[in-house]
Amino acid sequence: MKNITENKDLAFFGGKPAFENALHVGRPNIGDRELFMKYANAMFDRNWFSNNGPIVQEFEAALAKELNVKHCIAMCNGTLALEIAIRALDLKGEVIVPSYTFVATAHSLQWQEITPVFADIDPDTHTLNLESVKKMITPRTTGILGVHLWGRPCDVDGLQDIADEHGLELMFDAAHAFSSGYKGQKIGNFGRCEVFSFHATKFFNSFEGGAIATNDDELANKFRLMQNFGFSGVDNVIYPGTNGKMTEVAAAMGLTNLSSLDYFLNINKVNYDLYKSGVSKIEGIEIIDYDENTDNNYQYIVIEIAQGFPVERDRIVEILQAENVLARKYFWPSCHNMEPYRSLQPHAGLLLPNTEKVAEQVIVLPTGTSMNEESISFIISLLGFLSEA
Ligand code: T4K
Repeated sequence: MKNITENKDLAFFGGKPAFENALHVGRPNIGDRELFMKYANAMFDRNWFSNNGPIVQEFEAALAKELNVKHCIAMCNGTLALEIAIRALDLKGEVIVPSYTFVATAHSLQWQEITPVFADIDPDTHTLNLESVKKMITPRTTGILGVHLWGRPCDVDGLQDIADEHGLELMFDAAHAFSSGYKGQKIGNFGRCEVFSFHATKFFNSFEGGAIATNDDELANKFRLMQNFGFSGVDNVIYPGTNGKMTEVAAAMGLTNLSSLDYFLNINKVNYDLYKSGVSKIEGIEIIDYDENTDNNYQYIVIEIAQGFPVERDRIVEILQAENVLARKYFWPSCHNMEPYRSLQPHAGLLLPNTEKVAEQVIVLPTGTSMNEESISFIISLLGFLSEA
């Protein structure tokens, strides 16, 4: 592995990149291909590709068992699942969300002409700050949409208390939090419902896909109707609906990867520990912590660059990318700095000081099954070199 001792060794200054093939944040994990082919061949033999087929049904049952939740409805992706959940809860007017999240969280509201009202995050947890949430409540507020960012749970109890006190619905964007937990229970069991993403870049993927988990029978029934045009049996539409169905091939990938879940989780933890022990020796860089007393999926390696670090965050990302380490600045810009929110709510940032600060400091580094100890060591040594620049 390339050794960096002076500036000219850096690919950024013309040196040879450390990696011939790019290291990605969100390189898909792939389970047992033979198992996937078994499901796929059975699907071809049946000639049944979609519309609540047997593989989707098996996947939903396996998900519900894994999360210990009553209902888990598989969907074509996380964004559509969010849209369906929001509509099924009859959210209107204004809904409180963090701005520090992937833009799909805000868009899933705006798409239905509901105003996302951005609340600030806690700088330590990167999830909704309770005091900020309280300040954003108006007579038009109908709900709170928390995000378990990086797979770390929101303050679920605190948000539930606020929701109860003000008569608001509470739901979660759990796109990052499959297999994470809160107070001894798996994410999927909180609020009225929780929404997962199984996009290719998530540590647990079904190519594209998502799911809504809930313990509420009536709500589950509504989700099923809405994801299938409102059909209740053949030729009988009883509800407005859309097409949120998961395909059989996606469910086959989901089941395949579910049987490798422990392997993926284990790799994520090993990688996280390697990064953590390396980064802890570098002054001016912190790696986010995960609560060791609860389940975590460790799928994001998130570092924060302190103010005063000798090299700016954006320049660090350019230096890493020149080495073919495709680090990301998730989630910069934050939602309120993207359109249409930037134009619709030009002053939102004034009430979001923690969001503004964190979004300028964060770098997300590659992990997952395509990383190894050597590549992680290189990334750490590069960051160490920059800390002494
Ligand atoms: N809520 C939250 C909090 C979310 O983070 C997301 C999605 C959602 C809701 C919505 O769920 P979905 O509707 O997506 O199910 C990516 C993903 O597209 C997105 O799913 C994810 N969050 C977000 C955090 O990341 P981009 O635009 O940054 O992805 P992209 O295309 O740059 O890919 C990321 C890296 O992964 C690249 O370095 C390339 C690599 N990659 C990507 C794909 C698709 C691969 O190596 N192989 C692949 O197949 O949004």
